[in-house]
Amino acid sequence: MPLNEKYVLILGAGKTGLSSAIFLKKNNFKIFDTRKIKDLLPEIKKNDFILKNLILEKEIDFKLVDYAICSPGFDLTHSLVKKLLKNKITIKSDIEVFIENNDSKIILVSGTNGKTTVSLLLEKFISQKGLTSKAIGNLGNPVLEYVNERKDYFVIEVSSFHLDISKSLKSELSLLLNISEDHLDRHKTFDNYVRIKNSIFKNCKISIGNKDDQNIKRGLSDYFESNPDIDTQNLKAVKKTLDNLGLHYSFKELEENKFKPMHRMEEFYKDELNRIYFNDSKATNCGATIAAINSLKGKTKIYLICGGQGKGADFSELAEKIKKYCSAVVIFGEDKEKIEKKLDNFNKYLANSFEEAISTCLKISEPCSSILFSPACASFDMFKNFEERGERFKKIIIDERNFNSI
Ligand code: UMA
Repeated sequence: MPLNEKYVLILGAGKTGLSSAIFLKKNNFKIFDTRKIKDLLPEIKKNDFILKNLILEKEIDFKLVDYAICSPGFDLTHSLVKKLLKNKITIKSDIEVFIENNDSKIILVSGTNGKTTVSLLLEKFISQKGLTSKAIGNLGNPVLEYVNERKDYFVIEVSSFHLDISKSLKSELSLLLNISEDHLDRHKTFDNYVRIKNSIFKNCKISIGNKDDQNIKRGLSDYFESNPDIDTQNLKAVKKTLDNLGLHYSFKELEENKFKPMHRMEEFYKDELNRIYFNDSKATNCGATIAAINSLKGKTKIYLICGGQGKGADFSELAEKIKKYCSAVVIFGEDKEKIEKKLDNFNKYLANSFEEAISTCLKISEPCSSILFSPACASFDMFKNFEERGERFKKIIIDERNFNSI
C-alpha cells in the first residue's frame, strides 16, 4: 500500500478483527491490537494476511485513517480511541458496518441473559414459516462473515460491548429481554449499563421489551410479560416478536419445538447415586445463575459449583439465593473470595482448582441431589471461553478414568 493512501483502522485482532479484514480485503486496512502476537488466537497468529497489516500505535498517521472498526472487546479507554475521537475519526462497530452494507431485514436481540437462546429460537421459527433467517453476532459468529448473504431476516445478538461502540443501530425490530448486573468492570456503573442496553431502541421500527423489568424503557411499541421460569419467559419474548412480524404461532406450538443452546442448563448425566448433573457453563453472570437455581429450587437438593472472573459484580443477591435454596456451594477461580465473603456461615467450600471444586462437590453431595455447575462468572481466568469450561466439566464427570481418580 502506498505510504499516503487512506485506510480503515481495525481495532482488535480477534474473531471480529479477522472478519472485518476479510470484508475490507479489497480496500486498504490496518489492524491494531494491544496484545503480543503470541497471545492472539491461533488462527490469527498464523494468518499472513493479518500479520502483514498489523500496525503499532506510534505508526498511525491519523490524517490517513478513513474510519475505524472497533472490536467489542477493545478497551474504549485506550489512548488510541481518545486520539481517534480527537481527530474526529468515526468509530463504528462491526454490526454498524454490516447493517450499512446489507439490505436484509434486521432483528436486534439483547438482554443480560437468554439472548442466544432467543436469537436461535427466532431463527428456527422464522425459517419454519418458509422465510430465510440466520442468527449471528455475539453468539459466536461475527456479523461481517455474512455481509454478502441475503436473508429475509438476520437475527443479530448484540452485547452491551457492541451497543457501547455503536452510535445508532438501524433495525426492523429491536428486542430487549432483561437487564441485571453484568460487565461492571467495563461499564463502571449499573446505570451506565442500563443506558447502554436501552440504546438498542434508538433507531428501530418496532421496539419490544420486558414489561416487568423496570430497567427497560417505557413507551415501546410492545411488551412481553416476565415469568418465574426463564424458559417460558424467553418463549413469550419469541412469541411477541413473531406476532409483531406477522408470523403467528400458538404458544403450545412454540413449546413443543423449543430447544436450549449448548452449555445452558444441559442435563447431561445421572450417576449411580442418582445425582443429576447440570452443565450451565453459559451462566457468566449472577442473573443467569439465579435463574438456574430458580429452575431447580424446591425440586431437589442443589449443590452448586461456581466461580471464575467476577467482572466487578456484586455477589450479594446471588449469595442470598444460594443461602436460601442450595445445600452447599463449592467456589473456585480468580474471584472466589469475593463470592465466599458474601456467604457468611453458609455451607461453603473453597477449591484451589477446577478439578478440586468438582471432587469436593462429589464428596459432599447427597444421593438424588442436583449437581449444578453454574459459574456466575466469566471463564477467562482458566479457560479459552465458556464452551471449553463446559466441555471440561462434562468430560471430568463422564470420563470414567477421571471420575475414578478424583
Ligand atoms: N483484546 C485485547 N486487546 C485488543 C483487543 C482485544 O486485549 O486490542 C482482548 C479483549 O479484552 C477480549 C479479547 O481480547 O478479552 C477478545 O476481544 P475481541 O473483541 O477481539 O473478541 P472477538 O474474538 O472479536 O469476539 C467478539 C466477542 N467477544 C467479546 O465481546 C469480548 C464474542 O463474544 C463474539 O462471539 C464475537 O465477537 C463475534 O461477534 C464473546 C463474549 O464473551 C462470546 N461476549 C460477551 C458476553 O456474551 O458476555 C460480551
